[in-house]
Amino acid sequence: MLLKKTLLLAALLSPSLFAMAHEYQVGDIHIEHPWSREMPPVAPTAAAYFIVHNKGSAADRLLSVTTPVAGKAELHEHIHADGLMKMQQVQSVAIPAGGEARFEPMGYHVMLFNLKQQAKDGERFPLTLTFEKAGTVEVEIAVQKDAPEQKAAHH
Ligand SMILES: [Cu+2]
Repeated sequence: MLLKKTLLLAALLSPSLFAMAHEYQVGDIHIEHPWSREMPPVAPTAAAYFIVHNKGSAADRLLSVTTPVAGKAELHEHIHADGLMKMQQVQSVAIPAGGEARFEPMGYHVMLFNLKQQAKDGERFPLTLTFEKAGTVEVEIAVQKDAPEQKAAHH
């Protein structure tokens, strides 16, 4: 238990070696620049974002997310209902064959509840993603003050 805590602390405190975009690969799934916006220390929740590309010829699904820094992690989406924006949990997120799913502010996101401690700008924390076909991969969420610049995002 002590060892686990120490490792976690080291992960939270280690200076970011890669300030630029970082990415991960598992099977045909490619995960681009996982990040989270820095929140006030007293905030009870945070959200994580990334872009998932599926380079395979079969559709996949993101089924679940876990992280040691939060009591609970859920997949969420934002929806417009009766003129209001609200968010709700989804059971999975489809990653179309040859396509992508974008997790971004006001869209799909990973919601983190019961945070033991809010991470600060420049820190990182681990997040484990489980895909139906590609399996499980651990990524590092880069905490930053501002959203990363979107390259050629079409709306
Ligand atoms: Cu949410």
